[in-house]
Amino acid sequence: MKNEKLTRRDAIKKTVGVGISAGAVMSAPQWILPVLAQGEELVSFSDMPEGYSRGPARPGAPHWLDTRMISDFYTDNLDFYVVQHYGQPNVDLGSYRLKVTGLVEKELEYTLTDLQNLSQFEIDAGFECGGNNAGRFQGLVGNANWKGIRLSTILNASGITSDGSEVVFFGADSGTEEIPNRDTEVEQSFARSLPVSEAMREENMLALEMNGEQLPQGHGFPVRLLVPGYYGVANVKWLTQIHVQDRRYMGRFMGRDYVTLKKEMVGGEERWVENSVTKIQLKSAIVRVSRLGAQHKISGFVLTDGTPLRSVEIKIDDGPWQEADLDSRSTRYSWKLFTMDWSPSAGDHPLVSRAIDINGHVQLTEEEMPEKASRWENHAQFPRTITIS
Ligand SMILES: Nc1nc2c(c(=O)[nH]1)N[C@H]1C(S)=C(S)[C@@H](COP(=O)(O)O)O[C@H]1N2
Ligand SMILES: [Mo]
Repeated sequence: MKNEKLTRRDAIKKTVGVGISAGAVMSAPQWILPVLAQGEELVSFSDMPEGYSRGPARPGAPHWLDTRMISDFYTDNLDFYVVQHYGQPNVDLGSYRLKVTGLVEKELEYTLTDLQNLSQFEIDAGFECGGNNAGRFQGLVGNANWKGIRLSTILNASGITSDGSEVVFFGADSGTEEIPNRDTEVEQSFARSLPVSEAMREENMLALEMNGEQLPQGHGFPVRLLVPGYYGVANVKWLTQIHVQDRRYMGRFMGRDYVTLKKEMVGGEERWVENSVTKIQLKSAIVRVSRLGAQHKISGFVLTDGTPLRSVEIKIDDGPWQEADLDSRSTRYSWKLFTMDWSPSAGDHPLVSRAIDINGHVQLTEEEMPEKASRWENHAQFPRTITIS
């Protein structure tokens, strides 16, 4: 597993090693070069502004990546998107404790060393922000190898009592929240929750490492929760407290923000329904077209909640849906990269992909999707255009 890992930095070294075409160097930001074969170049999307480019993530700041650069299975830690709502806290390791409290047989506290001494596992998981969208060309996304402790190990060590039903995860970061219709505000920590049954899933991790490195500051150092198959918001960074309670947790990021509002049938009645952003909705997106001579290659990614995929299909112009090739490194919770070779004629070409899971669920077009009022969970088909000269 470890030795198969090719980080973007390794890839850069490799690419530089074999020499890279001038065209490719010019079409990519200098700091980060995609893996391109000799003579291969990126083809510009005509739906992107000319000269579109993204710099590296800056310390403390949000970041999204240039999805045309996605060519590695693992997103480099320097390019993995960064989102937080109250800024990035600095956790002091000397006083750092992860506390387990509430409806448990035994409340416990762990230092980072305590956690590092527990048995660890690795998992590949990719996710996007629940607010990822076409405006950022789907750049609030990444895929990494994570290493850490099973959440269930920690929950079982404390022992959830029979009345415990909800597990709340608090981060070290906090901010002031205004109270509607009151001239007042309160200081609140970032937090998310899971029902006990979901929290006990064996793939859930308290992550200490990302792509073989210590968890970077911006991604939650020293410890973050990782809930594979869930949108990014579930993966609480800078985790300091796990609290078990007997009622739903109603904090901002469960109850008010990251709440999808869409039309659903409720017992034969069409109603507007609110749901917390939780499991990743089946989604594919074309993000990159490269060319070697006249031979073009279309690439993209698929995200799922862990439900196996049946296929990913690409439609070019108004032609038939054609099955794309899936990256063999794909795992249950990783993103799944796909490619298709293409020999286009000159002119404008619409391109779009759709994912289909083993249950036959098909990624729909924006028009076919149920009406949605909120800006979360944008998983419709993502049509692109490209002009071949
Ligand atoms: N403590 C804390 N964890 C957090 C957040 C936050 O604001 N505070 N933001 C969440 C959201 S909305 C997203 S999309 C992911 C982003 O994770 P990343 O920055 O590692 O990509 O972190 C989640 N975890
Ligand atoms: Mo997010």
